Amino acid sequence: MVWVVANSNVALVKYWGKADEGAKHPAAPSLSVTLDSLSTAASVELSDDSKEDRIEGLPAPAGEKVQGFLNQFRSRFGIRARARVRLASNFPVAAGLASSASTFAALAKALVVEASLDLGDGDVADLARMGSGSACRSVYGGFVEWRPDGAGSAVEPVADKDHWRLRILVAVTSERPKAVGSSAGMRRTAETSPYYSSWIESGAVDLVEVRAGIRARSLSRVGPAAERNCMRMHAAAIAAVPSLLYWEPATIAVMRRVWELRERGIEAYFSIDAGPQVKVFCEGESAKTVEAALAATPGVLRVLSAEPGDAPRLVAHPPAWAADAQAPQRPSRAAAS
Ligand code: 2P0
Repeated sequence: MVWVVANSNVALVKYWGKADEGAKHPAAPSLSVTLDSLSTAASVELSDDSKEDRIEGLPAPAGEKVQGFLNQFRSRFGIRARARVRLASNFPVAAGLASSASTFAALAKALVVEASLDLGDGDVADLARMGSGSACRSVYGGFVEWRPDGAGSAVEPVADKDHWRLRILVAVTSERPKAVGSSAGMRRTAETSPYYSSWIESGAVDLVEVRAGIRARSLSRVGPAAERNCMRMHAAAIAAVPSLLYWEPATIAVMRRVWELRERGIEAYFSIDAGPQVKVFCEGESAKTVEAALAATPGVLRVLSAEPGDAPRLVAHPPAWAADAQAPQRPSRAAAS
């Protein structure tokens, strides 16, 4: 049995549309930062004796996605063994915080190690993508690009986590699961939004600016391009039929708060994914002021703080926050040792 801890990621340039629905290849490039403190722990135990998979630690819809992923994993690698999977995250799942990214990055890595497959990171990313597109970016640490490549797609690290100490503050405004998941949301946007093609075209332009800004460690280059990319993704989604509006009143209050901070000369920029939380990018000493301003915004439940983080890692023991996921396992661990 192995335990893997993988980190979530936030896209500075967003993935919102597929070129290939089945294989989950993107229609446009995206670029994310892997976060050091929003993590999922996954354990996998493969057994030839079990007749079915056991998935613990996820609500039913997410559990079905994991079940489908296990089936794909078996057929891809010709493996018959059934899996016992335990999952735990240290942040709200299914609420626009990319829990599927950390979940499938952790699970892909844990399955590959548990099955003793000799695969490189590119193959692990390829596997993670089958669970959730954005998960392929969480297979690497630091700043990571995922782009269409021929008939498929390629994932490539742009800079490691020590390159730039960007701060990512997450203003949590709701811990309820979102009403429309990302896969369905992006499909609806592609099929019904009149702005979808403009959105896809603008992604390539934003990517060039954000990638150059990351290399130069320039918040004043990365921030404006990331914020406009977010607004364009949401503009395309809002124009879908029926409209996809992921924002709550508190989401808009935080957006306005970030704009006020900039008017006062404090550099901060926001991004929002398929949920009501707001991710705010800042750096250095101003992070304290930004964090206090976000925490004081009406409707903000709490503020999480992150910096660029690592690739998935094998751990001997689950972290303390995953202890509940470990509990049912204790007797068999004792028996095995
Ligand atoms: C992103 N999101 O780039 C964008 C921005 C949400 C908004 O990647 O269908 O859960 O499983 O590939 O990876 C969320 O999409 O979707 C996502 P599927 P996924 O981070």
